[in-house]
Amino acid sequence: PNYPTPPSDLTFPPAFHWGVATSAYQIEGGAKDGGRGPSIWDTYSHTPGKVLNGDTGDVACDHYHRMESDLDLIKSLGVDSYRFSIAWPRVQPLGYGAWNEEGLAFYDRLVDGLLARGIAPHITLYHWDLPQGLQDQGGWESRQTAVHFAEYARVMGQRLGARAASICTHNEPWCTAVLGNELGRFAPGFKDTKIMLRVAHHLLLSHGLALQAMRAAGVKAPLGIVLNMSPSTPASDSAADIAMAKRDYAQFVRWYMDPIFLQQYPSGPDLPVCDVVQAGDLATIAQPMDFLGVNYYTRLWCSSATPPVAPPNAMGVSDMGWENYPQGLTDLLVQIHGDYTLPPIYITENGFANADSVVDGRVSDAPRIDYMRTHLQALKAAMDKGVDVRGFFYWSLMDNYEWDSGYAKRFGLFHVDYSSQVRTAKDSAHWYTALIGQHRKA
Ligand code: GBH
Repeated sequence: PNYPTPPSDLTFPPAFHWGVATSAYQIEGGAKDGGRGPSIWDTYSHTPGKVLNGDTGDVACDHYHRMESDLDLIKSLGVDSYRFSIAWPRVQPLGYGAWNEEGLAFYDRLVDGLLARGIAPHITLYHWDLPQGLQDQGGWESRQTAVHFAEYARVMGQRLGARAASICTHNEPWCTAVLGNELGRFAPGFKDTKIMLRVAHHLLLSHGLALQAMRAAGVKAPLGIVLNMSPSTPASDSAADIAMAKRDYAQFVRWYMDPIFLQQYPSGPDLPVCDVVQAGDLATIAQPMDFLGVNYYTRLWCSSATPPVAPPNAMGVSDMGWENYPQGLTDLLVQIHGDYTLPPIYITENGFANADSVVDGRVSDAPRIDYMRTHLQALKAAMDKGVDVRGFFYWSLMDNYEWDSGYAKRFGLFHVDYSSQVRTAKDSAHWYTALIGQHRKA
């Protein structure tokens, strides 16, 4: 068949890393297998009315039972790197106390299977699946959870650190804090700004404590964090829209970047104040990092009008309703490069949801290919302006459990038929493989 091919001038440095990303709850399934304890996402997804169509991660892509063949799938793409997360309740069922050797062994096999195929393992310690046992003791609203997380990080760092290409503490703490505790869209489902601020602080604190614990234990893998980021655009040049854009950027990006890189929270008359910050916490949070992971999907569009003014939408929206705005990736990277002294950056997620289906064995997903091409061009533009980016991970390897959207949204390079668990390479998978191949030959 004739697959779309990448433009020949879409080239990156020879040492640039190419990868795909997933997370545990979104792909593993095996929710009750191998001694895994329940997480807040098991509880949340099993609560009626929380997730579209009542979908749960009980089975997901059944990756827990299909890991070896999924590793072959990753290998077939030609990528050199794979980003995955560890399900904390699989390795420590309650989040404190006893460790589960069967769970630890699963990740040993995953890491070894990647290395055997020449693929570098990039580990995320926390991609939102907090052990329910810790939620029962207050979850991230409790400072003690940060202490437990540091111990979990130390154990995982000692177990896998020598074989890992990188370890990141958290994936997108903004999502956990805001979507999970202020907007009530994600587990644990609270709608309370005060709780959100405490959660955000304890996530950041746990990041700092985890880096300290892993360094003290001699973990050699590069250590960092992954943040979701977007530049913000005021819908007009009215003072109200400009103020809104500034505030949204402060809450979305600076709330996490400033503590880590400037050792302080953003402050101002229109910004909230967290009530659980203790002396010394910011110094703990601002540990030196070896890399920063940036997840980029779309920009923040800020209109204070009623009803809000919509973005011009020149390039359309994804199946998530998110505006396609590749320029935002350049703008964001250039902005943070100017605002902070940063370690090397990885684009740890960038991807596109499309209503894909298999027709005669083929998945034609031209909108995804457009998204990938334009965002990689935007990434190259930022690198040309001096931003140090070392790699790109497409989100996601395969269609998976898209949180409160259940299985309805498809981000994968491989299509997943959830009744048969058959994976089918989409056109975008062939396109990505060709793009990577272009670099291997060069
Ligand atoms: C990531 O979150 C997650 O890490 C990953 O697990 C998930 O599957 C993937 O992206 C796709 O969703 O929400 O309308 O205000 C990305 C979360 C997406 C949050 C863009 C902020 C801004 C538009 N971010 N979103 S909106």
